[in-house]
Formats: sequence, C-alpha cells, structure tokens
Amino acid sequence: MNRILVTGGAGFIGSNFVHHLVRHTDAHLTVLDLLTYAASEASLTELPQDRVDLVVGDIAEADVVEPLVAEHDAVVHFAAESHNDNSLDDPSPFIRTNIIGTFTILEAARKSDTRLHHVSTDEVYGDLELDDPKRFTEDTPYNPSSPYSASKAGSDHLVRAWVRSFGVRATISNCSNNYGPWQHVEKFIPRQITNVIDGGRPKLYGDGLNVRDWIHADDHSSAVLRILQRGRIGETYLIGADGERNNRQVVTAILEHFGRGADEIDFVRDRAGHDRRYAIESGKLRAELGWAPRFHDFESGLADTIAWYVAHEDWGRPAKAATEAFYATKGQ
Ligand code: NAD
Ligand code: TDX
Repeated sequence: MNRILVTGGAGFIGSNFVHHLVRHTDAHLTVLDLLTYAASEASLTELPQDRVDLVVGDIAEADVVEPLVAEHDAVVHFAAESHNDNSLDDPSPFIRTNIIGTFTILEAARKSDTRLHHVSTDEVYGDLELDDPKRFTEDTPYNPSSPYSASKAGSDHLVRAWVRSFGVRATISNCSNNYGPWQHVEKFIPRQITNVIDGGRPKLYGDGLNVRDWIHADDHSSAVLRILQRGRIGETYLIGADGERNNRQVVTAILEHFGRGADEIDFVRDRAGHDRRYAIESGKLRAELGWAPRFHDFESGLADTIAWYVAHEDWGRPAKAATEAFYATKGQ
C-alpha cells in the first residue's frame, strides 16, 4: 500500500495515526479533513511535507470523496463527530458526518474497489454493570445509548452491509477510550489536566464511578495499521489494552501528579444516559494478528500525556474558554 487516504487525519486519533504511519511505513499519506472545531492543523505541521498532503473537504460530499478514494490504495476512515456531550446538545452533525459520510466513503470504495478500514468505538455495544465480570467481544450485541454511539453503530452496519452485498474490501475496528497528545480539551482527560494547570478543579459527572478502558492513541494506531496490513476482509476486531479505571481514579492520578489534594474535585451534573462501564476483550486481535500494546501501564502513559499538555499549554488555550462556556450552560 503506497498511497493511503486518512479521513479525519487532523483530529486527535487520526493525527496520531498519521505520525505513526510516517514513522513505521514508507507510504504517502493524504489527509481528508473538514477542519471542524475538533481538528488541529498544528498536529500535522512537524511532519515531512513530501510524505503528507492535506485536502480540506467534507466526507459527505461525493464529488470530493470519489476521485480521492479512487487514486489511493487504501482508505482509513477516522473522520467523525466524536463527542457524546455534543451529540446530546445537537445530534444533527453526527447523523450527517457519521452516517451520510460513511455511506459516501463506502460508495466511493465500491466504485473504485479500494481497500477500506473503518474506525469505530466500543460504545456501539452499550454499557456493562460495574460488577459484571464480562467484557465486550466481537459477538456482543449492538445496544448504543447516545446519539453519538447510535450514529457510529449505524456506520458499522453500513460497512457490514457493503461488504456482504457489494463485496467491498473492508475491515472494522471498535476501540476503547483513547488518551494521548492532541486530544481536544472537551474530552475527559485533557479537560481535567487543563483545569488543574489553570489552578481549577477537575469536574466529575455524577458519582465519578463510571469506568472507561483506557488505551494510548499510539497503541490504537499500531492496531489499526496491523488490521490494515493483515486483517481478514469482512472481519471486526476489538482494540483494547486492559486499562479499566473509574473516572475518580483518573482525576486522583492527575491531581497527585500536580501535588494537589485528592479531594479537590467538583462533582457536577451527570451526563444524560451516561454509560456505566466499558471493557474490551481484545483476544482476537492479539491471537490472530499478533498485536500487543506498547503502553502496558496506564499511569505512566498518563504521566507522558500530562507532560505533553504542560509542554503544549498554548495549544489548547483558544478552545478551552469556549469549551468551558459550553459546559457551564449545562451545569457541568
Ligand atoms: P476528533 O473529534 O478528535 O477528530 C475528528 C476529525 O474528523 C476532526 O479532525 C474533524 O475535523 C474531522 N471531521 C469531522 N467531520 C468531518 C467531515 N464531515 N468531513 C471530513 N472530516 C471531518 O475524533 P477522535 O477522537 O480522533 O476520533 C476519531 C475516530 O475514532 C472517530 O471515528 C471515533 O468514533 C473513533 N474512536 C474514538 C475514540 C476516542 O476515545 N476518542 C475511541 C474509539 C473510537
Ligand atoms: O468533564 C467531564 N467529566 C466527566 O466525569 C467529562 C468531559 C467527562 N466525564 C466522564 C464521562 C465519561 O464517563 O468521563 C468519561 C469519559 O468521557 P469522554 O472523554 O467524554 O469520553 P466517552 O464519552 O467515554 O467517549 C470517548 O470514548 C469512546 C470518546 O469521546 C468517543 O469518541 C469514543 O468513541
């Protein structure tokens, strides 16, 4: 695969993936990104100019998507509206980008017979109880809770149908919660790190006991590359790194890192329909494709991420004020 099109490559995980590909492959990369509020062109500026092109465009526009898909060997599809809280405020962009956008990519891949990898989330499976020994597997029934996760579930179903009905050469991955550099300050970990950097307090929704299964974005990237190179067409692979922590444990680790008291937390209004727990069983990916995460220890990955936000304090600054103003209107 010499030419790879990365949709959403100016976003958090997409840009980490582009960096990963520049380090670990010889491929030429084209990023197709609408540069919404969630994108950061700065995440791509340090990359070699001869390896990466940026095309600013909408994945829901067939005129933009079809010629681009046709001239690449593979498409890795990250572009999405990605934030649950925004989807509760206004679901419409989630339907357009996540469903119509994925449909547009699929039609383009069908017409040009281009290999496609579709990036999705474990949230399509709904949630688990805190005391449930089960984790999500590739056989867990779909049961999404929010407009965001329902739109991602819809996109996964479209991909499966295009594989079965039209023979599109696609794979799907469903990954757990990512952390790492370049994540927008609206998301849990960067929001709390930047609150503490600013001398404020972390904001925990509800009782703070909801569990997420954390994975570093670079480990997500290595898993997606492995599936792109060796995954079986039509298969779904779950990606996770055994990183279950409740939200309170995460903010306690952040506060301790800055030498602040573990009780310096604001408990704020809970998210509507807030999923209780996500947990991934990634045995299929590990056994079939020999993948393993590089960051075994969430706390050391978190320390690296905190160091990155301290070193790049100016980067998230313009978005921080608008993000906090949005949360304030919701009592969060
Ligand atoms: P993000 O919001 O940081 O980035 C999304 C990118 O897509 C942005 O650069 C944005 O400009 C672009 N985009 C949005 N609408 C577009 C459109 N219509 N056309 C072209 N580009 C558009 O998201 P992220 O957290 O990096 O997530 C990337 C993908 O990974 C998503 O598909 C998401 O569902 C999936 N995922 C995320 C996580 C996570 O923890 N963040 C976990 C599992 C799966
Ligand atoms: O200020 C906060 N306080 C808080 O307690 C925020 C922003 C979040 N939370 C909680 C809600 C969740 O239990 O933290 C947890 C993580 O929240 P988010 O960062 O919003 O992530 P989540 O809703 O779990 O979804 C993320 O992982 C799956 C990504 O945003 C999705 O794109 C991905 O599919």
